Amino acid sequence: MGQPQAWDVFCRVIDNHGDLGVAWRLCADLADRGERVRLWVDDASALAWMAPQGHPGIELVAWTDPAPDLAPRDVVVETFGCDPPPRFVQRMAERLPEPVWINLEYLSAEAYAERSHGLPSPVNLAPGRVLTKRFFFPGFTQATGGLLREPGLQAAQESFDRSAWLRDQGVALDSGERLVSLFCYVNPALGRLLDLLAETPTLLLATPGAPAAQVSALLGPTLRRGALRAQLVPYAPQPAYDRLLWASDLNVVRGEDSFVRAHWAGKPFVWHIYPQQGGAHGVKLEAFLDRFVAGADPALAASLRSLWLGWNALAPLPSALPEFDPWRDFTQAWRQGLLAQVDLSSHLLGIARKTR
Ligand code: TRH
Repeated sequence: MGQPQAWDVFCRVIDNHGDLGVAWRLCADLADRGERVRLWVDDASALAWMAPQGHPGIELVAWTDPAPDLAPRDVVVETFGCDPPPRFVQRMAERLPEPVWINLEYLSAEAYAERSHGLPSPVNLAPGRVLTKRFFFPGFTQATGGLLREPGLQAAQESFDRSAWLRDQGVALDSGERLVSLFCYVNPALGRLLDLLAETPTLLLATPGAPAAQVSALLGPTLRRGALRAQLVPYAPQPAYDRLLWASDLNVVRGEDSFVRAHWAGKPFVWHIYPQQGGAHGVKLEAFLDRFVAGADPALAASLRSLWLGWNALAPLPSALPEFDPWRDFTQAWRQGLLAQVDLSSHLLGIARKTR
């Protein structure tokens, strides 16, 4: 452990909740480890539900235009190439020692993440004045920057009381019912997925926005189909959303942060990848699937691949879900493999300390 450092983390909310979700998760993890963190964000409104209590170790800065003229600290992290304000970058160049500057990139299992993780990129400010920005790629292998995983995660999971927690949330599960959480974008395959879920007693918890709107439209006011019933749940703070994933038997997640949290929940999960122009998301999804199912039994691998591709409109949705028990065992084994790797904040702290 080195001396705590002071961090400036920059976040620009482009759409959805992942930009802020990842930035807040990172800041909270660093602050829990004793680092001093300042989070610059241009739209903090989602923190009202994502982190209503705030965090004593995180100072929020409203990233307005013009931006507040604050002195840079030891480490500057820009999330997803969001470009800190020019005046701030100027002040970074004037600071001695100059801050460590890191660009935290999007998560991908594609090969470029390993190739590019840690690479420096010179930023020319004026003749003879160059700052170095370092690319930081999260990922699923030791050669990347890893995944966000707070040190207390496993202890919290071990002491988690599922029944008590569900009761506190107003979720009454009938005996033998399977619990499924749903967080997705608009998805034309949802009706078909509900059909598959309706074959077995299931309680579906639909999160707000696109999931709740589609479930309501598809199931009507009864929120029922076959053996399936649905309940609309409100946005929860991040720690409560995590517990929803721990409590569920199957998690449908999306984007980046909820996707990572589904890995840690260790329950079967299906990913609705963020759709990109030109089909780039298909390549990204295949890259993850190649890594993910590599260690699975061939029948399970084929069934997972076809469900995930079908859910993402890259193939027809299959006529059956993967068998549940092997799916759960496989997901837990995958989680164990990831737990053995160094987490993202530890990597980041290592780079920040080594570079200074
Ligand atoms: O909202 P998203 O779709 O975000 C996306 C992705 O990050 C995508 O890669 C990016 O390009 C785009 O944003 C701009 O999904 P994601 O990443 O899971 O973020 C949702 C956040 O909201 C996550 O931190 C979990 C949190 N959350 C809660 O805290 N409570 C809740 O009840 C729910 C449903 C989510």
